[in-house]
Amino acid sequence: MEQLSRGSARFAEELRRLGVTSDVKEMPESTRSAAEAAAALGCNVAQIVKSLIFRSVVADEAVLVLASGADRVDESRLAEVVGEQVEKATGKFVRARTGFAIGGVPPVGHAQPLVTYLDEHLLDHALVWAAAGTPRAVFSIKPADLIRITSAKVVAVATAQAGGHRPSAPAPIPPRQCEPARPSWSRRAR
Ligand code: 5CA
Repeated sequence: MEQLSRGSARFAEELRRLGVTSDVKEMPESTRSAAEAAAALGCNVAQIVKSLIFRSVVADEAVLVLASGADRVDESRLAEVVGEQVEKATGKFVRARTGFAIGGVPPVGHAQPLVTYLDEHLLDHALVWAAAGTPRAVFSIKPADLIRITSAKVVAVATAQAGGHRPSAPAPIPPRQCEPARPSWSRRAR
């Protein structure tokens, strides 16, 4: 495995502890946003996991929403599942509650356990890519494993973003490394 930065190496260790075999990939380009991560990996933005932190305004609790990079989270739908009003967290709040800076917030391994929801659109993909603790690092995971390691509740809180690509639409760039490897007989059969 190539040399990882300190932040990514710490996160890779956390993944191992959780029984996830995926390697953390440190990219030469920024993966700070879902669009940048998709471009760096050469995959559809819908396969990128956004790890978004919201703040419940009464309980002042951090709420983590894992959603597809092609979608936007509807705050009123999220408020319904949380049971109170929520707002997008500030960078300072994100850092304090997760231990990570915006653009590198991973789905697990936070400074404190977070109430976690996963939007159902992420289940449309065999494999998805999420941040690995820094704005240049990502890792791949099956949605079912992502649910297992985060103990996320699966909900419907996201809607397609303008310009987003649903899986039925052709990918803007042919997927290179974004799908699980298929056996050669299956590739020949196509
Ligand atoms: N590494 C990528 C892809 S895995 C990533 O972390 N994407 S993300 O969507 O989870 O994180 C970026 C998100 O942070 C943006 O979608 C945006 O909602 C949020 N964000 C960006 N700047 C700010 C800011 N100043 N304050 C609060 N939230 C912000």
